[in-house]
Amino acid sequence: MSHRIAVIAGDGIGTEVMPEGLRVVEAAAKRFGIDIAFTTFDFGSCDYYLAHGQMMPDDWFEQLKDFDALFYGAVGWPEKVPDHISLWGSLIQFRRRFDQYVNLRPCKLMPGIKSPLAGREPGDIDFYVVRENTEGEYSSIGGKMFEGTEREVVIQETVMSRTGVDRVLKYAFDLAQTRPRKKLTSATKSNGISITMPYWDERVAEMAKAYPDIEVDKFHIDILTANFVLHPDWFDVVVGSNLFGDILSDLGPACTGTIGIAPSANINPEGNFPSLFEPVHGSAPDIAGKGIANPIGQIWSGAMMLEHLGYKEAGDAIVTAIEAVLSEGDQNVLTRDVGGQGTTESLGKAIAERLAR
Ligand code: GGG
Repeated sequence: MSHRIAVIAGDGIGTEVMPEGLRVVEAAAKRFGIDIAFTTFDFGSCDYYLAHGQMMPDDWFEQLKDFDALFYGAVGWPEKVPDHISLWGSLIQFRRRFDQYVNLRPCKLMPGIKSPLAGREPGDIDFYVVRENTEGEYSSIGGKMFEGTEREVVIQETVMSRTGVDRVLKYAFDLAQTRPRKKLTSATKSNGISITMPYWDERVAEMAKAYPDIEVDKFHIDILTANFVLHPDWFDVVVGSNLFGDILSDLGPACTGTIGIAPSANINPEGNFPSLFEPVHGSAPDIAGKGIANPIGQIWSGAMMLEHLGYKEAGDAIVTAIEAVLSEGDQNVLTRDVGGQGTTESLGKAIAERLAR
């Protein structure tokens, strides 16, 4: 069976880490006899916007909907296109139209990487952030009134639907059930945000009744971020709204030494539409073009993509190869964010070579 993957590198370092992601996924496909065909698209980037006045062609949905997965790099280049236009014109369209309502973001301290948190060793930090991915604070409901005058008013609503909240909670509880610790932490702010967040808490409590074996706790987002830094070993599966999940899934990997290695899967669990796999990091214009971006976030996202397509062994082999190369600690191979002087390409090649052994 052949798998069709749509490849969109996007902006900035997305265009540099993507070739390494493809290199390693191809190496895994060869080793495990997986038939994969990649098709590259130039839309979903700020350069496309500058040429066409929109981030994607009108028929993007038709062009992409029959692929088995989307492999994405990064979006955004604020000097070219305002961030809200580039994000809403690409990534958020994919997540919404393809109903990728789960954004799964592993957070793991890898061997060979020094955590900025004193005394933390691999094994101390190993949890998942499950981010609601289609509604919440990322709603397009709102508007402006009296624009440009002193009476200017700007409003944006948060949207929480029972369907939307319950389905991501169910995914998170199901995930917690597969984990040895069987623990779920919910991110809330129900003391300050007095309608939507108490509703979120109610749905968590209701869902918990169906999972009596799962230990459930909840924290307000402010102290939760502090506890990510102070007690990352407390966490197993952390579930949050779109905004809270986004913040936590940058902070978590930062606690593991670098956001450059963090992967993510935007999942449509029912399989009605393709799921999308992308590094957590953005386009990083400040280091774009220098060849120094860490490609592991893209490569590990490729591992998640293979697992999603049914090739767990191949996905695990990629993660093992990443761990091996990080453990070896070759300064000429590793990128700067993990203490080396190597390049995006040297690190990608080392992982691909390791995989082929
Ligand atoms: N590869 C992830 C990426 O490009 N992120 C850009 C960004 O701003 N993302 C915001 C979000 O994930 O909601």
